[in-house]
Amino acid sequence: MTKRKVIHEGKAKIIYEGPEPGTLIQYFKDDATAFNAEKKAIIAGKGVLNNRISAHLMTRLETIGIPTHFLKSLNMREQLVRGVDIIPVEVVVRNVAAGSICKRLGIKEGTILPQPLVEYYYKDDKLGDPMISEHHIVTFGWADIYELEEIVSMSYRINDYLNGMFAGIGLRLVDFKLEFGRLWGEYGELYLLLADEISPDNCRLWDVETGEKMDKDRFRQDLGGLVEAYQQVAERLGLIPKGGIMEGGSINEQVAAGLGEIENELARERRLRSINKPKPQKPSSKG
Ligand code: AIR
Ligand code: ASP
Repeated sequence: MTKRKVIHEGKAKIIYEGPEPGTLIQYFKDDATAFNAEKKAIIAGKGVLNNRISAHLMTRLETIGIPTHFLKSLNMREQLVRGVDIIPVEVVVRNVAAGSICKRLGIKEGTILPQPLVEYYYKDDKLGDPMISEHHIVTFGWADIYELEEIVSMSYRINDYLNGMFAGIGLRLVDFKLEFGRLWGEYGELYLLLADEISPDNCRLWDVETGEKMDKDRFRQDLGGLVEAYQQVAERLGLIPKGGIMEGGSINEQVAAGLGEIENELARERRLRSINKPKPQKPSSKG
């Protein structure tokens, strides 16, 4: 067995070197953290469910022309992705007030926002991911104005699509967090890809009928039943069989191993869309 090189270990995932240049393997752990890892637990089955949910959602988003880093699922806990340079900005889109916006601005949880609200946070655990504005992003060079424009337009499209998709399975998409990365083509052209994951770890999903929370707030707020809720989301999306993939507190390996593959065929075929950015200048040889 060859030992794979760890590129990065985060709170919920490990990134390994991939089998081909330009690829990475994203491994989904069962670790749950909240409040900048002040609160921690291991929740059996969470990684398997997030791996599957994220693979599915990214593949769906490709069909509306959102380029993503996802290539294909490899096994229960791992997926093959394109290696990108992560832009250190977390983009949060909110449709309904919940979480930090309620605390920060004193807005009542559940208030429907008159329009989707885009917020930015600087991705830095040591600083606790502070909220920033577009001006901070441009001033400190985390992204330029063209990239920002593309990020915002992709975020709205993702929000529209996911809102409809979740509404169709009786879930309300309250808010979610996205991360984007850069990739350079062979001529030095720049592409922006949706990266990281989209799962109940970084979305808020409420049952339309009962208002029940079906996301990581179950852990943050000690509501219990996190894996049951994630399974419910996966089941409604048609990604796992009825009754789920757990058996007596652990994964039913047989059922989990029998889940169909998810492959992002569009990502392989489609040429990535270039955004409006001049080619990087080669350093001039003239003195
Ligand atoms: N999020 C933000 N940082 C990490 C994550 N997972 C997600 C939350 C929530 C949304 O972004 O899961 O769906 C807004 O989070 P908050 O804490 O700002 O209300
Ligand atoms: N995952 C982050 C943390 O560990 C934020 C959160 O989801 O609450 O703090």
